[in-house]
Amino acid sequence: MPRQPEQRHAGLDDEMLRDYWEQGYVVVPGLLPEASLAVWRERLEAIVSGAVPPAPGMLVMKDVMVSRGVVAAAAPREAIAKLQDFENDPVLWGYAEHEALLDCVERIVGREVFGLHSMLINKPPHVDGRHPLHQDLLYFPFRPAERIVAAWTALEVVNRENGCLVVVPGSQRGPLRRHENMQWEHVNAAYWGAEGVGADAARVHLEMRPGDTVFFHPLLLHGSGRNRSPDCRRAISAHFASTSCHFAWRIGADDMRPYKVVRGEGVGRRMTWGRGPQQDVDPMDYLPKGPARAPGSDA
Ligand SMILES: O=C(O)CCC(=O)C(=O)O
Repeated sequence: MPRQPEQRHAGLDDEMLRDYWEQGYVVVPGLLPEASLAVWRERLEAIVSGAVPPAPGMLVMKDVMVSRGVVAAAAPREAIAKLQDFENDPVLWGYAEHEALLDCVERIVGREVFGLHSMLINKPPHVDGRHPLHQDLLYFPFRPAERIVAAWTALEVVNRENGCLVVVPGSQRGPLRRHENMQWEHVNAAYWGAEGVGADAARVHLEMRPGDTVFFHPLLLHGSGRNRSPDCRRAISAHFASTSCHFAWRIGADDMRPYKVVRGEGVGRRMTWGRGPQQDVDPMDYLPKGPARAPGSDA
């Protein structure tokens, strides 16, 4: 019998949860309903066309080839690589607050959860747009890693042709690696690649249907290929962490982004951290050492 819209998806069962801890990721088919996906796709369209202004704090990031004038975007939506940090957009933030999503997140990180990052990734056609294999923990000042998880939901069919997500199963058992600037001609800002990952790493391509959602560990090596289809490849994503996480970077704390509690006590409350003895991670140990390739420096 087809599932009714008001029925709650079964989410993550015990076997799926075991897979998550063994492989570093798990795909939950059909987790989110088409009606919600349509709302988020329309919101993207409204923002990139200028009909709705970006919410405060939202980054509307152009693809590097468009911003350098190498490719002329055929439509406004084809210029945009991603919208980042949509916690102040009440429509898109509905993703990070979605009950079915949070039920799965809660099984992985525990009952008290805050949102630490959000993105709508648009991956336009006709540009390079590759995202090298990397580990998301590089970007996050919170620890422990086991209490952080990414959710990534296909907003349409994603496959090898349009640049689906690629993962290296089991790689979450390794350490956080140093990352480097890719020596590619056109790489989007802060798309760094993990050092020492050979081209022969055992990758799995995650071909997904709209609403399918992959949850993955912040140490899992993952990335995505070029979009060789004629259309944008859209996915919506957020990272979540347990409110028990501490702030670990030697730099920062005090004045923080609006990390909002989404599950557990005090939903809507903003998380804050003071400086303290647990700040023992130097992010410079992992960030690229050399300069990024300068535009026009290609041989
Ligand atoms: O959706 C993609 O193409 C990859 C996104 C990703 O890996 C990231 O932003 O960390």
